[in-house]
Amino acid sequence: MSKIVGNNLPNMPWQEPEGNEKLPVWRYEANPIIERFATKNSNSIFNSAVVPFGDGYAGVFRCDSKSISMDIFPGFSKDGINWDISDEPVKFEGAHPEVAKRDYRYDPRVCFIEDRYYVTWCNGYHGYPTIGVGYTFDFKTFYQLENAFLPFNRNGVLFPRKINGNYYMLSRPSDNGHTPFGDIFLSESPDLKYWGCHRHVMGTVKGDASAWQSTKIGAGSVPIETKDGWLLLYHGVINTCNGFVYRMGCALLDLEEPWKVLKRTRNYILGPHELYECMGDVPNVVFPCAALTDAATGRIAIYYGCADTVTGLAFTTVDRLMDYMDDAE
Ligand code: BMA
Repeated sequence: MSKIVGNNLPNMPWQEPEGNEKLPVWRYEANPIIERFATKNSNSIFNSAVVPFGDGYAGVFRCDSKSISMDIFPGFSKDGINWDISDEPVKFEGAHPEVAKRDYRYDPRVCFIEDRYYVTWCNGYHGYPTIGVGYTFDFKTFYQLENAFLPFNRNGVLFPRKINGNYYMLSRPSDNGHTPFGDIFLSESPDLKYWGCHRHVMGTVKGDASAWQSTKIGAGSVPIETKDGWLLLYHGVINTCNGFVYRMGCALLDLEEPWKVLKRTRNYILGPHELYECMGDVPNVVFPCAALTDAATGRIAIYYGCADTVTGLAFTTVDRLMDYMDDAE
């Protein structure tokens, strides 16, 4: 067994790395797995989240329409690679009418806790971004809860189990525009409605020690439980004369007190190098939002948005990421 604490997923998407170079993360050979026009009215499908479901997979996808309205859409797959994404967005039931009004929705994450799949997303509220929260049992009927925080906030990512009796969520307080700052914070809640005990987890890295993450960072996939800590994939941003560049890194958080960072990558683990990552509606973006794991082998399959246009798949193992955090010069 690997260091991953969790279920086995022997049939999850997987491909061995090519060549001898010990890359921390390698891409699926047939990337991108979801192209921009995969639904009836989509302009782009990216920054999306998937989980094991039944004998296959389900997910919630960010599809921007051809009018460039941002919304989230359910989808299903037998193999985690070929996806059937609904032409109709998620319609939530149950929320207070004030919260239920749709403004915009983007960058979903999906997290299975106990008996249901929770969805968090960037939820427009009176024109301002905050963290929307909902859940589903079947990816057909969705229920919405209260927004977790006041605006402005993005990149809300739940932990897959309660810690000391409480739910935990990472988030990234921000502003209304193309935020030029941002650290990752942690909040806890007894009921997914009232959030408190806010803690700073990690910040940007100033100077040139790790400049790819010098402008802002944000949590990516649901943290992966390992024997040594919570393994978090995150995005880091640098501002250049050609705008923001988004890359991927990882960190290890303490199991009991997850605001304590045990390790963190100095070198990025994936950057926008392939054409579909460098060219698109927003060039030079890789943006992780989900990971599948297999505890038996330690395999990790990462789903990430590419250039705000299409969805890519990449692979690694828990040991490679642990080694890479130790070794990076
Ligand atoms: C962020 C979010 C992401 C997007 C990224 C790059 O602020 O809007 O959805 O992928 O910018 O444009």
